[in-house]
Amino acid sequence: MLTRIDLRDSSTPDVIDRDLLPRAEFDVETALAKVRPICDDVRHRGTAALVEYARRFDGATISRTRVPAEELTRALEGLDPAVRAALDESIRRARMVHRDQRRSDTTTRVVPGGTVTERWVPVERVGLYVPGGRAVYPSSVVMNVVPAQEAGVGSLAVASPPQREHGGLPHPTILAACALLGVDEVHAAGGAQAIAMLAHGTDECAPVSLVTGPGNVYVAAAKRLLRGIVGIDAEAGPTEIAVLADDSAAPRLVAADLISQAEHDELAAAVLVTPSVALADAVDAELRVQVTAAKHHERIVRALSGRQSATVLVADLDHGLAVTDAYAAEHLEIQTEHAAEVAARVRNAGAVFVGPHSPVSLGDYCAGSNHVLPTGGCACHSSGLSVQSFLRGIHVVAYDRAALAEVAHHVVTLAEAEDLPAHGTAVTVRLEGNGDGTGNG
Ligand code: HSO
Ligand code: ZN
Repeated sequence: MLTRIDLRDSSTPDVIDRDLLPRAEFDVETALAKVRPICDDVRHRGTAALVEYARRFDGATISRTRVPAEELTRALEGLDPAVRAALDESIRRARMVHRDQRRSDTTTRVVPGGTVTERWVPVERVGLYVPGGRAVYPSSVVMNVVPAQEAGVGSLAVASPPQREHGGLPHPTILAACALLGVDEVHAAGGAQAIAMLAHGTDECAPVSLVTGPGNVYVAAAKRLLRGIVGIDAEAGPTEIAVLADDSAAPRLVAADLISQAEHDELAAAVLVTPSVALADAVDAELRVQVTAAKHHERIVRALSGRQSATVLVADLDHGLAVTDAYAAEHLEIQTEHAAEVAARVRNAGAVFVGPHSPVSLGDYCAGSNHVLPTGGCACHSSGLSVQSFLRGIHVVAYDRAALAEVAHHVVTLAEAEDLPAHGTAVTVRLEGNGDGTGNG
């Protein structure tokens, strides 16, 4: 079922050629040309443009984007009690973890009379994009809203596509999740036009400073286009799972986990990295059995047989770690002997899942960890969503005259070395005379 890539005889096991590893194509560049006029139109015509795109792209009739408060209440009342209980638990655990991520200000006394404080200040207003369409994920509302709230963000707007079958409102489960989380500003807006609404603002939606949340290739393209006007989290691509496993792994579990993420999307990537041919064979056999029984088997078969998925055979676990580091998966499971020790050596991954009882789908919903994670190899430079994503660290510099005087000659020297003498003067002028800048004294 999975293509095999055999790297066992690699002459340079520490240097992994990334081109040998499987990866989905996610062509944001091509989508840019399509989303540019849409974003411009929203900037100029505001809500009128969003109403038109709702009809054109979502087949939905709306007269405004802002969802009335009573619709949020109604959606929560209509929510299946079991789903509500599960979301409550998901929120409770995510809050525990994200609350612990809060940062306190640090003050460094550089010299007597000279301090630098790093003050952590939340972004004032944030826009969270929640996809509609096939992927209706209330869990993603939790994963975006909880860290923003725990960071202390004061104003939150959620945007999610209008649904024709729900009278032009976003999906009721999305509305219910917003209501559960205490989010009262929700807009029926999807795709690139929603990102433009959040970035530029309209008469109904004040502009935000930061946009987070996953989306399709058009959403990613709009984020790329508008970054600069707004901050963005990341351009989330198709989901990925890599499993590093040895002979101690249970093929049934490995197969179940690969399938669990393949279920998202035909572009989803499922990658098994193992030194054991016996395990690779057993996982293949399990996949064949389990995929047939899976509800979304067509989508799963496409994902598993696509060029983004594979089994990579490696010489040993050290080699396996070099491969998983080079791949930098969104999700990495360690199903080996001494899994915790192996996991501690991972350098690049969005999130790591350790041992046989920590599947990715636990993290998707109820581990307490965040499921908005870097994809497409971005885990080698970026982290998943966290409280930190919604904070800015502001340096507050406070020196008194003596502390300034002590270091003045170094500032002057560096200013002159850079041919910026006025920089030096701004220091020396304070030290002349009585120090009040008047030159008297
Ligand atoms: N695995 C997805 C998140 C998700 N799974 C939402 C289920 N619902 C990307 O991390
Ligand atoms: Zn998932």
